[in-house]
Amino acid sequence: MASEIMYAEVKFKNESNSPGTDSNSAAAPEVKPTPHLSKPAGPTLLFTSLMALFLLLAISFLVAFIFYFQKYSQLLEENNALRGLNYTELSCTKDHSLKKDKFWSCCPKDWKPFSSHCYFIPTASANWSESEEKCFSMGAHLMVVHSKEEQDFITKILNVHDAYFIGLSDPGHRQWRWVDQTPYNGIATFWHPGEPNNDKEQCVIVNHPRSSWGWNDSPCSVKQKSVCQRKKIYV
Ligand code: 2F8
Ligand code: CA
Repeated sequence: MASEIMYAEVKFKNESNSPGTDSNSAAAPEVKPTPHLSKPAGPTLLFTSLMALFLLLAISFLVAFIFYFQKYSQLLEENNALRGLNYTELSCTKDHSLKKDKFWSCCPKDWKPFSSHCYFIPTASANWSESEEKCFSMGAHLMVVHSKEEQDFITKILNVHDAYFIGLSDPGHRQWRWVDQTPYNGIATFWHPGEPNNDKEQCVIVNHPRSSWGWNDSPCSVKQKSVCQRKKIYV
């Protein structure tokens, strides 16, 4: 049995009503654009907020790290300045060039001041390592020569008949190293002509063999005099 089909009148209302078109004519139904299903804002917002929070935290940590690192470095510097500061007496001069709350630059009694450093010549002779240890025990190190003026200053108070270890040595392959990690500058050096001349002589002395003071590579094990140097103390 054929099923009975009922038709009802169906009208499609053209909402655009564009001119020239009969709104009553049976036009094809306009397909309404399917609205894009936008992702729910919740997770994105949460992610962005978390990222912002993370960034803020990272910046805070960085700032705190820099702040405490500076404080730590300052403390370390002060500790180094105070290391071996069991001197009974300081000799100070008023220094107008100083900033902040420091007014005096000092050297321990019996040390010689020059520029920003103090110098001391121990009485006893010793090999290079012992000489460095002796300086270290006084909060100093073997002398690092920074300039001709500095070298001239110190040699004026040395004995021309002695040789003095300075803080320059070669751990091997002629790689000259200063004890305080100052870069070895091939230009500001004061080798005697013909020196350094022996890769088995790995420590440096300053001496006056003929007419002038200069450097010579010399065995580290030989006992020599030495020059200790430390930074001035500012109070
Ligand atoms: O003539 C320079 C030469 O003099 C001595 O050797 C003979 C030095 N030796 C020591 O200091 C032990 C050499 O280092 C120096 O090069
Ligand atoms: Ca030599």
